[in-house]
Amino acid sequence: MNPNVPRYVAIADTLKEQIYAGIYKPGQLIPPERKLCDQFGVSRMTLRHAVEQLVIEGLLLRRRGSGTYVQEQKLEQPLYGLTSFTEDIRSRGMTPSSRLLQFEIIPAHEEVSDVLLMKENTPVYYVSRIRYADEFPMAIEYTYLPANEVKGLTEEKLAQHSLYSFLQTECGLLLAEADQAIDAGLATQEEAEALQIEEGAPVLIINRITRTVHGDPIEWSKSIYRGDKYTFTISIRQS
Ligand code: 16G
Repeated sequence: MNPNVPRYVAIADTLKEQIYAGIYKPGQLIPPERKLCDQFGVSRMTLRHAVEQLVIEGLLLRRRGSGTYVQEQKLEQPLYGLTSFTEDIRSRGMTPSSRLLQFEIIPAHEEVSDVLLMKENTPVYYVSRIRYADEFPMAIEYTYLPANEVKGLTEEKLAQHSLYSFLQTECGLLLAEADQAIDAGLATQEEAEALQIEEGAPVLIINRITRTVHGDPIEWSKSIYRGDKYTFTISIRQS
């Protein structure tokens, strides 16, 4: 053991290695304080200091009256790059799937027609889906698409395919850019049920307006992500 490293730091490092090695798994309780004190041969104060360090780093989570747990790991979602849910989940080695909640063609109301730059009452698809990664609910999405451009979209096609691959391969629409806004929110009852979280649990809401290479808006979507599952990341540079 390196004598220059404080004891609590060395213990925190050992616990961290054990978490990364899967000895303690996400969502699992770590052994009680007394047991860990005996194992490391340290006082309660030193052990608490080490645990506190890992709580601050987001690796452990203290639940009052119940113990200290290994924090569930979040998915890091870069905010650059116009990618689809399907691509995002596949790139992490997981299997994406969806459950269609609603699929309708409706006349665009004022807000939708403003965003999609169309006349009010022009037909739009309205689709809502629960999105899963390895059958675990990650997000719920509400999407409007101009029906005159997005031809031939059906419930069956959406259930089996990525929306973006349908737009590109079957409609020949080349997606080029999107504007996004991120808001913090609390899960409504519907969202909580779909995402299997408590009503009022924190969620991250992304509004996206997607445009084709010709600059035409082709999608307006609202994605509600589980706050306990996602971290949005972006690299920035000094300008
Ligand atoms: C992403 C998009 C969403 C799009 C969906 C298509 C964000 C914030 N939203 O979730 O706008 O509709 O992908 O996914 O990234 P799909 O091609 O897998 O159906």
